[in-house]
Amino acid sequence: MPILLVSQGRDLTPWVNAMKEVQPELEVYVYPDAGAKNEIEFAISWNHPLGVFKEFPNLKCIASMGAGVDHILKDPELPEGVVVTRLTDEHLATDMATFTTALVLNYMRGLSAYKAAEEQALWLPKPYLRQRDITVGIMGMGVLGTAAAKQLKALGFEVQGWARTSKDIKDITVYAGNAELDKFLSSTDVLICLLPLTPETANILNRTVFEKLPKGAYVINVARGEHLVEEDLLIMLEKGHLSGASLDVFRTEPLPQQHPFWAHPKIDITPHIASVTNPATAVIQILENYDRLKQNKPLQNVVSQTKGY
Ligand code: NDP
Ligand code: OXD
Repeated sequence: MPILLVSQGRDLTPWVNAMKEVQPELEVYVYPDAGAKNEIEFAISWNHPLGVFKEFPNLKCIASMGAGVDHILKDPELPEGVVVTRLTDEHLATDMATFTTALVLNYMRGLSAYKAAEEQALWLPKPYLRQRDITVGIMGMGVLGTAAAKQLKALGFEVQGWARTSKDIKDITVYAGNAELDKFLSSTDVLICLLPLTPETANILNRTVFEKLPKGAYVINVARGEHLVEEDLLIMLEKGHLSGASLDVFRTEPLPQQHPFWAHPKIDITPHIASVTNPATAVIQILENYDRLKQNKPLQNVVSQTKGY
């Protein structure tokens, strides 16, 4: 059974090599090369050309090359009945925890301001915050949010989370659903977004939500650009209600040169590198599912197309 790799803008050579490393006999196609289209039952995808999957009448599974599946589920022509899976790689969780911790520490010690001062040879010592001054609130307490929460907690921060459903995590309060959102926001100094992008979570980082954070709160978005209402962030920074933001994801990636975020003194930008899929480890779980499909066994890491994650 051949495997089809589909992606716009991603070099797929490391994926082909990693798969051949694990199963040298695999027949792998990189779209638009696809061999006999009716033989394709399993595809691996990142940011595919919309509508492409309807070319494959026997497609059964689309595996995301990442943790997120919004890039797959947004396709209005996704063939009915196709199962979509995602990655829950331990490396992704560790990398996300490390990255978000780095951003919180950067905020706490004001390191970005020193970088800016250095560029003008200015010696500008400033008072700084400590762990006990900061409650970190994480929106999205799934695989990545929980890993980040535990690491920040271990470093001495007060940490709380928000999810759709309640959770029992030692020393971390997790608020659940819209009914508990305001309570979560009102006690969050650093807000980290680690939600999947779904119709319910799109534009969730908006003025109404920001206004419910304490004055001076800091926002970190490492989930998807579509979570953030960009104009609202700029307004709340301008008003001084938010003290700053670190953004790793954007509505348009790469972030266009002329975008106002680039030159904003209170916004730190990184190029969607919070937690990058490593093909060598990712293919192991993807090929496990490929083998399961061949043996008619239930697949792992299947997403709910109703919930959207
Ligand atoms: P999970 O599916 O494991 O977790 C999602 C979490 O969000 C769950 O806790 C879920 O609640 C919660 N959630 C979903 N919808 C809502 C809602 N409407 N209201 C409240 N909570 C909600 O996802 P991951 O942790 O694996 O990944 C999260 C996202 O991170 C990915 O979808 C992707 O967009 C992004 N990402 C970014 C990367 C980067 O480099 N910047 C790298 C990898 C991922 P519940 O637990 O109750 O179901
Ligand atoms: C992912 C990502 O979803 O890299 O894995 O954003």
